[in-house]
Amino acid sequence: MDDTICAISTAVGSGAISIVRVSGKDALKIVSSIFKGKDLTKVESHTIHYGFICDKDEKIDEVLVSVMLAPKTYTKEDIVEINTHGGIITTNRILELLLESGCRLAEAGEFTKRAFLNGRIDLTQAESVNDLIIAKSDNARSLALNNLSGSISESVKKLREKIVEILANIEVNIDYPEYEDIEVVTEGSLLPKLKIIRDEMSNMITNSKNGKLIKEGINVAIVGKPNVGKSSILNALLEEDKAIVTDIAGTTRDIVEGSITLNGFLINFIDTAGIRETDDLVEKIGVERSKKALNTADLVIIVLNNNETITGYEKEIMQLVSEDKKIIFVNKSDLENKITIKDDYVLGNTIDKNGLDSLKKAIINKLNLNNISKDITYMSNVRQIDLIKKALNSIDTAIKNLENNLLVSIVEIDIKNAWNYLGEITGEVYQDELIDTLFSNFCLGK
Ligand SMILES: Nc1nc2c(ncn2[C@@H]2O[C@H](COP(=O)(O)OP(=O)(O)OP(=O)(O)O)[C@@H](O)[C@H]2O)c(=O)[nH]1
Ligand SMILES: [Mg+2]
Repeated sequence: MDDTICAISTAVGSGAISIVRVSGKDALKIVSSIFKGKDLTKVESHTIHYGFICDKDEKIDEVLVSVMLAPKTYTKEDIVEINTHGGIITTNRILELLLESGCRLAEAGEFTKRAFLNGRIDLTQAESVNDLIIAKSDNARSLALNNLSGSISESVKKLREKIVEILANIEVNIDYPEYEDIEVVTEGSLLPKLKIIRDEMSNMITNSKNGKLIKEGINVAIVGKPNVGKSSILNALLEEDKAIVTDIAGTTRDIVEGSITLNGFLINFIDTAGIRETDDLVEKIGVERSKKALNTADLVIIVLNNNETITGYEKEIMQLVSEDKKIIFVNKSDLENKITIKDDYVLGNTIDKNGLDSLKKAIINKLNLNNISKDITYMSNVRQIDLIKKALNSIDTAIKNLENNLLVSIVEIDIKNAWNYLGEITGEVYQDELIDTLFSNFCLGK
């Protein structure tokens, strides 16, 4: 934390501008030593300066330098950002110069790690910085930005405050049982309070399912027997010839994937090998993968052929998937109708693309995508969700113990555990090891 660190903060490659960022107590002194323009140690905070970066007498680049003095900066330390002409050679040369002049190369995510360790942001906010960078859809971006402003921290902090109040009450009762004017903690007074906390946590976990859909996108597997037109449907949805289509049954041997956005959600389609009994080893593996995709997908499109009667095997596939995860698409509507089917289905074909819009609508409706409110705070981070589940477990245990008339001092242990788990979400309670792994997933320069 004492070192002054530097890194290239923009993507490495050709571009109009690259930014090399320096943060730490010697940032101004070090950049000044390679900058010809003015003495940066004497300028005001949040100002931009024109000049040249020089290696002794050699000019390396004409630059603009932004100076931001602590504490109102990304890391809460002095920060200097050098705007160079974009390009690998120039940018690397400036980075090397900084390293020779006393900076240390920043580790991945180290600027954000400092922002956390210096108390400018908490862990959920730091995690959403990364989510913002890797967002694959507009909704994922919006969710990350919301979390960056602290919406999760706020919910978690409120829960912690409620728990602390309960803990304080219990402590007072245990420590000063003789006082008559303090509220006596009993099962009757504790239970309702704990149940409110439990319900709030449980809601957060339920909502996090939507958070996951928003952040990671929705996996939709396209399954069915060979030759019904699964790959043709994938290609039509992606508007791209991604998967091979032939009239030979068993064309697709491996998973083929592609994504589109629907209502701001990333939808990842997974075309699979036609499911049938086969002796062909490669196809067999493909069929196994299809079955796996069928089980792990958020939604399954089961494709049937309008021109054929339904087989027992197809009925089996349909029974494998629960109603809330299944859409039946009857393809080849351009051919003579020979299928009879009792379940709800969408009819269409990939020749004149009839029914594909209805299929997209069915996806939106099945997953209730139109009803996912933008105003709710969704946890989408696996680490955070895992911790809130642990906290919920502890509160559940506390409630059970209380109902079984166990001593309040025993109940207190689980309540304290819940309080600690919640603290780990925001980083009020943390271990160095966790922090190191967490930030190592960030990009360099962030
Ligand atoms: N008439 C008609 N033919 C179609 C339609 N969709 C696909 N086909 C044809 O059906 C055949 C099989 O299409 P694919 O998309 O390869 O079928 P698949 O389900 O991926 O087959 P496998 O990969 O073998 O499991 C091809 O000859 C397609 O041109 C359709 O809507 N109408
Ligand atoms: Mg195929």
